[in-house]
Amino acid sequence: MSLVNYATREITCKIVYYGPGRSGKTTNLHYIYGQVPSDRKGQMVSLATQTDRTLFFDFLPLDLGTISGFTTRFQLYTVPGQVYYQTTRKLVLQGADGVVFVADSQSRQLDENIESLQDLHANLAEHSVDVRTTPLVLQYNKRDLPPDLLLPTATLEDALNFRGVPSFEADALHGPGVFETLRAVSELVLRKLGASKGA
Ligand SMILES: Nc1nc2c(ncn2[C@@H]2O[C@H](COP(=O)(O)OP(=O)(O)OP(=O)(O)O)[C@@H](O)[C@H]2O)c(=O)[nH]1
Ligand SMILES: [Mg+2]
Repeated sequence: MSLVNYATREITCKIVYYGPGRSGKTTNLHYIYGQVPSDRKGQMVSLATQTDRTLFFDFLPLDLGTISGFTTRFQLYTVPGQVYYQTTRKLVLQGADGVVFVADSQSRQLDENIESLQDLHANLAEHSVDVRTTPLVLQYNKRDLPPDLLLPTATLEDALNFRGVPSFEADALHGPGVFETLRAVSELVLRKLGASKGA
């Protein structure tokens, strides 16, 4: 749920990176953190297991500057993708203004991607959020891996993108596609916010 403070002219929006375990959600945030100048970001907080799997969430606050006279802040979160952290995922998703679904492009991960997308829809529905109007962007990650390990993007589109939302190929480890994804979801969130405020 975005917070709009008219007194201080500040907007705060929550973006959640969702997807199966090891798809690269935390890696997206690390890359963003590494690229954004320090006056535009806060401390990144990661609550991880000893093997670097997200245990609760990652959190990265970003300052996008002034938009229509409002200081605009984005708070990026990742959920833990491992199947048994279902309760935590639901909690972290609560109040999301926009969602980035990070899919793992490897052929052997297709079922995990489908299952996680279904889990996202079920959790949004449980929060009584209209799934069709929630700003959503898909990211097909790990495109840097050898082609014989990967599904063609068209196959991933057929399997996952039934809503026809914006989608991006990415290599979160090295950067391509990371900011394109973030920009797309930010635009959808701000557009929806503008529409709901009649702006
Ligand atoms: N080759 C390649 N490896 C990647 C890419 N993105 C992430 N990885 C690797 O995949 C592994 C898992 O990445 P994480 O970002 O921790 O995955 P996650 O989605 O946060 O996983 P959970 O926290 O368990 O849900 C790590 O070893 C990353 O270095 C990518 O684009 N290309
Ligand atoms: Mg993680």
